[in-house]
Amino acid sequence: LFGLMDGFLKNDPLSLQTDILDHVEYTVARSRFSFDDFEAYQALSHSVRDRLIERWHETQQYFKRKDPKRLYFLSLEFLMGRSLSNSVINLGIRDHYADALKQLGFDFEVLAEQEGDAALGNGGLARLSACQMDSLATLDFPAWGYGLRYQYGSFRQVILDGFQHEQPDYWLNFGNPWEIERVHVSYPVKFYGTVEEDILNGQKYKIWVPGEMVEAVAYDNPIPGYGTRNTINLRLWAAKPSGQDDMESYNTGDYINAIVNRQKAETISCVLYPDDRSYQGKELRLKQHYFFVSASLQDIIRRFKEEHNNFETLPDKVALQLTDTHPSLAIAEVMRVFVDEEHLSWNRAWDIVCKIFSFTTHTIQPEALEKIPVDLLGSLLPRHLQIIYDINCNFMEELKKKIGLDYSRLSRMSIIEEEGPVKNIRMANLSVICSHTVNGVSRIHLELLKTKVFKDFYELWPQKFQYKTNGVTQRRWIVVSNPNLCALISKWLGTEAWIRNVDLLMGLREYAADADFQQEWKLVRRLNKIRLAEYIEAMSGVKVSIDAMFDVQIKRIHEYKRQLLNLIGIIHRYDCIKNMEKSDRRKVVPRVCIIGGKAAPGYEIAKKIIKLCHAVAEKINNDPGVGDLLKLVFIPDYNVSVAELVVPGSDLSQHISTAGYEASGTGNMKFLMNGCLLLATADGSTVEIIEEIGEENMFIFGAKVHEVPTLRDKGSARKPSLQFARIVRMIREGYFGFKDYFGSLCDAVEGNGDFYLLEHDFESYLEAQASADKAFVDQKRWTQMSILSTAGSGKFSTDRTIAEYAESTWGIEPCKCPF
Ligand code: 26W
Repeated sequence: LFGLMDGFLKNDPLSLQTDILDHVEYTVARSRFSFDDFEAYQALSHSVRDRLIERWHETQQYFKRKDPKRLYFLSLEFLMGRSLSNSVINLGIRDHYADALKQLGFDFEVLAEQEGDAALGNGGLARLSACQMDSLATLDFPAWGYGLRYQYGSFRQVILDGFQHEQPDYWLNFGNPWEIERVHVSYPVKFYGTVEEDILNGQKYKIWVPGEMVEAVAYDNPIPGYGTRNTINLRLWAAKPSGQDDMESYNTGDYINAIVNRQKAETISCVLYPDDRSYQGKELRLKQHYFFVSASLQDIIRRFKEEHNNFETLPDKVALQLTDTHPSLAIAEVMRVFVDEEHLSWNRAWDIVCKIFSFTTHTIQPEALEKIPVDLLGSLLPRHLQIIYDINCNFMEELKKKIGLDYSRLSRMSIIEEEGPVKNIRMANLSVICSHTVNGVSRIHLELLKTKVFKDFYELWPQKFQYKTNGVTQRRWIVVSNPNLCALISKWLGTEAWIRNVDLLMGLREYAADADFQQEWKLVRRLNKIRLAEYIEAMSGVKVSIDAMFDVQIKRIHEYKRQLLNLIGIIHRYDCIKNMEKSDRRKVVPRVCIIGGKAAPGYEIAKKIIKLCHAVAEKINNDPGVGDLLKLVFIPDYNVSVAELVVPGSDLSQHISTAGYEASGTGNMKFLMNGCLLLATADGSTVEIIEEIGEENMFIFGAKVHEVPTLRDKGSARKPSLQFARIVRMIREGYFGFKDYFGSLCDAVEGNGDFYLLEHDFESYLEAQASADKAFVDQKRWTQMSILSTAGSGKFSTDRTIAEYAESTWGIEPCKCPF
């Protein structure tokens, strides 16, 4: 059977050309003798999609036949970026396509630039989910991803007059060749209504009588592994009006209104929530979460029931991974389906539930922990509220037996938050109680979970708590985005095997001081800088010198990530240059400071930071006395494909969160892999990066995690920094204009208000910056540090992260589809 299905499509140049031209004619409906770059991209991607579908089918058939335990990876956010290059590289046919296109008169890279980003997520968590899908496929794990197909992804950031404006991202308007619409895979999802009782065989049952119904339709996105035929599925749900909705309104004659109301169902999956900061109990968001959970679980349970007739075996066949608390309604939903629909006893159902869920938390800040107002949940999902109350009641009884009547601890551990103006459901507590494993995303993150956020739970169930340090996929972050570095690494290692076995990068250490290798390394880095400089000029009109140090901070704008510390440092550098004797200016190491990132639309302070960056850039970049010694550019609309350009072209990157606030961070890993040096605090995964490549190869500064609380308590009794105060005064007094507007920004970093300890860390930040300057002057040393960064980055591949999850959290094994 397999021979028959194996690879109908051929990959020789002639077959590829024929395929592309056929798609031009029959899919894109253009003449095969005349089509533009975008049409060529469309045809090309459909041709690649055909090959993906072929492997996707084989893989799914094989999984079905082998029936291994499967992982279902539930995440409300995936930042996939572009798919073309990644797909052809993972399929091993990039060069075939490039040759075929050349003969047709097209350049592969030019066509790849036609693709827009799939930005169905906000930041770190969403890109991590995307990297993990790549590793799951590459390592042959029988996994499925589930998510939402938002019509509008992450907003477009447009800068007008230095201010951020948000515009909708119409990403589906030009079609999406990477998805397959499955009109026949659809499930009804219920909302509102009441809970009633029924009696069946003398047993009482609850029945949820819904008040509203919408349909969830599946869109499948094939995810190819590298160096394997395995191609797994990312199934995204879109909301459509239900066929079973209220017929009453049609009969009353108000046909038009009935249709218009039906159409409102689509709003559920319409737009991604752009705030990754604090959880506000918004009904639409809760609806999205349940819509996602209900559709995914119907799909998963249907698949299980096709092959099995006993739910007791479910934990041997199904692992459900909760990516943060966002999908954690799944816990209550599984209980509801088992008890109300499958008529399992509560205890049997509970037994199974406790064996299938694992939960990873991606934050430390308590305000980011999701809470749902009881009233809201009770109205939207009345039966789920009852179930959560029942779970909590049982848990509280058990807990009392173990810890006695320690009421303050009991109330901290309860799923229901009783204090405060409204009662809330604590989704994090629900997730911890019902999951067999709770994971942190770096070692230090787990430490903080154990001693702070989940201290009470850790004392109760120490064995539940684990950590898996995050990673990034080297396929996307070296092979796709830095092809020259990729070729250089393979040349010197004498193999491409590192693309699947990233530990081999260690072999580069041997050549770190080799003059020839260094020369080639520098050349590759220079070419990447030229590419980035061209982009900067095109975006901002600022011409930058390739010889300057490219110093980059790109990530979401947050107070804890301290872009403001960076800006204050830049102003200080500017101030120093201005106050220098002309003759001393020759000693200044020229810098191009690059900042990029989106601010949540309602996050005032973050938006002010963006404006300040533009105001400072305006002043510095137009100061003829400064010239190439210092430039500041803001890169607008930061997303995955922008990162693919910026990361390979940077010399230094900043990861400068207040210690104890970045759960892991993954940007640092991308830069590290590309041989960019890190200027960082000992926070999140950086702590582990220091262990891998050595502090002497990085620029580490600032308060350590354990020092932060004491420093904060000291408040204004901390040692003041005159340099810091001077810069803040400049901003406050209007040196960069917008005097009144920046006042609140200044308040947020002065005296007792300096919650994130910018002033405290400022002096050591300047020292770290000075060490970076010193190292940059010695290009031999710098290049060696750069090579050692890449060489030591192996641990930070999602291949390692996923292998660890598979082994100690999910209990799944590879299931490799034969060639
Ligand atoms: C409910 C509001 C909300 C939405 C999203 C709160 C929090 C989130 C995310 C969990 C935020 C996020 O992306 N966290 C980042 O996750 C990365 C992957 O684990 C980590 O590397 C980052 O440190 C963490 O900030």
